Amino acid sequence: MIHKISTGRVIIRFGAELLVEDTENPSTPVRCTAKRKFDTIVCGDSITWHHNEHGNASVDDLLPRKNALTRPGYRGRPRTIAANIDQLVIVNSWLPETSWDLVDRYLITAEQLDAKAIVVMNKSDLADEHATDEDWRAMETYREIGYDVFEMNALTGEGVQQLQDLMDNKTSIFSGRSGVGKSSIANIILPDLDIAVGVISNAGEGKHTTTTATLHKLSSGGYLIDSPGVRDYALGDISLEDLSGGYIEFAPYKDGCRFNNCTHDHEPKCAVRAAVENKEISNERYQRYIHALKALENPK
Ligand SMILES: Nc1nc2c(ncn2[C@@H]2O[C@H](COP(=O)(O)OP(=O)(O)OP(=O)(O)O)[C@@H](O)[C@H]2O)c(=O)[nH]1
Ligand SMILES: [Mg+2]
Ligand SMILES: [Zn+2]
Repeated sequence: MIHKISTGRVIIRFGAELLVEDTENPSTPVRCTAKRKFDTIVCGDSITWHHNEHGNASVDDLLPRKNALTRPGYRGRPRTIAANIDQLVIVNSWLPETSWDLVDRYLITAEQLDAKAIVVMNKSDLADEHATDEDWRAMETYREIGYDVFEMNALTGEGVQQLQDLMDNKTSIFSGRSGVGKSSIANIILPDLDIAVGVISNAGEGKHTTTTATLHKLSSGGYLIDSPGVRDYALGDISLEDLSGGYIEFAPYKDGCRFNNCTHDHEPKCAVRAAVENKEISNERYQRYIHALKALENPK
């Protein structure tokens, strides 16, 4: 018997079971089983699949990926979260408070993935109580570098239209700490769904409500991937080039450094450091870069 081979995109994975959006009939997801050799398939992957004699469906192949987002998992081994990402929406909030180191690490990852990055500050209602001058400066700096940066509020819908306009026809993954409001924002964009939303503790920590990355189709075209919140997001094994490549405002100066392998730290005649001294590059961003560089050079 010859099977009809279909294509599809992975919505969510539970063990050996995948929920797949069928390309020809996207409104009816198909449950597919995957053999052990397809353990690497994740949310967002494109696959081929077929119906077998028993009416069940199984995966035939994983199609080539544009990229994949990984996180250091158990024992530091990288765990793939989602694939074929066009855009990282880095969701932050005033409470839980924002780690700008974490935002920088996501921006470095976006460059590595060749994905666009958007920096969102959710819970604008909490700004008066919790925002610091350093926070506002950090946001202004990202804007000056060229990123889209804006405030949102999942309770009032502020900023949602702006985000939606940037998401048309792209696959965007919501990333950030637990409790910042990723699923709350997803629920406004996808009102027909009812994605579980958590609470935050008195200390402002999220409770890791979302546990598995899930792909959602947008009516305007494009996809939204809601993903579990991170406690921290480590970079894993990256090269010095990838690290400094993630600080996109260094790029126009690099050619002016005396050494072409300049780390922009201690080397003489470093054009990046000169730009920091002239206030053309933000010193706070530069200090975060140096901090990350030291961590890369002297792993624990
Ligand atoms: N004050 C305020 N609270 C918000 C806002 N957006 C979300 N929240 C609340 O923040 C809490 C956490 O929201 P979630 O959407 O579950 O956060 P998450 O980022 O999906 O968290 P994880 O799934 O654990 O990663 C909930 O109690 C939301 O009601 C906002 O704009 N303002
Ligand atoms: Mg969530
Ligand atoms: Zn340099």
